[in-house]
Amino acid sequence: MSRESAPAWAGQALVIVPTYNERENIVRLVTELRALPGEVHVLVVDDNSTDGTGALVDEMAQNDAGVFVLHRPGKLGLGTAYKAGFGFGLAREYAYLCTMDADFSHSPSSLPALLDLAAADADLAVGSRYVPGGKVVGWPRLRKLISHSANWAAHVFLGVVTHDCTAGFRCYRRHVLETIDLDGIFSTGYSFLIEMAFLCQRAGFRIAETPITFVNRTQGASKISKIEIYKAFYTLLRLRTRALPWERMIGLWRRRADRKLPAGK
Ligand SMILES: Nc1nc2c(ncn2[C@@H]2O[C@H](COP(=O)(O)OP(=O)(O)O)[C@@H](O)[C@H]2O)c(=O)[nH]1
Ligand SMILES: [Mg+2]
Repeated sequence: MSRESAPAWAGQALVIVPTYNERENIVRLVTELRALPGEVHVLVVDDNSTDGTGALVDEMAQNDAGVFVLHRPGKLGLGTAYKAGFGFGLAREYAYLCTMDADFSHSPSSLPALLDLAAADADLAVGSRYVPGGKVVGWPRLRKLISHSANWAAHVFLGVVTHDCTAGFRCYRRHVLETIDLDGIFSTGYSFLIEMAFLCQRAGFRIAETPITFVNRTQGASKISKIEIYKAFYTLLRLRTRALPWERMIGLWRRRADRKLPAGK
């Protein structure tokens, strides 16, 4: 698409950027996003970063009506940060709700292509490392192995067809987030991404991937922990067991118990 004319998504896109201690990255990232064509708005969801990230964005928001900050009281997890961001975007008129990391692993210059894809052809567009043309630069071998294993397991155990279902560079059309039961999502951290990919596929939404080059951060530190990696595999297990009969029996039993409660309880 020519960048001369206004893109189809112009004035309708919000990018949600969860942050925890991203002081070295956040000002440049927000500045670059705001300089993109199509008047993309930016929402930073900051979990009371101890390095002052939240205050830096407050200052930017005071001078730019297209920049917003949600302050949360402490580190509550990547998944719940996305959810808070979706709530913010859905309460306003945005038609496209994107997510990306603050550390430049996702390049702002790739965002228009992601939005183009969502506007043209997809309910959920994913910036993917694992389709032809996609790349990972600067990750240690172990990190690559963990990421590939999570995607392989999601494919084998859950039948997820998205090649990069742990990617945080995404664009959801508004109706996707209005349809999916966001309150029913149990993952609070990184595995939220796997759960959302699974739920979007199960709901029958069109998911498309566009290749990106993911570059490991050069500033600040990664927040992923061993616990998050274990949780991702627990998420796979938990989503898998949804298909088992005893999960349905528990659901039935819960519904019956709810019916027995007197009104108002
Ligand atoms: N608000 C919020 N942001 C988080 C949290 N954990 C990670 N992030 C942000 O999520 C993005 C991805 O995290 P990162 O540490 O780069 O993960 P990695 O690239 O997988 O190593 C970054 O923008 C982080 O600042 C959290 O608990 N709360
Ligand atoms: Mg990162």
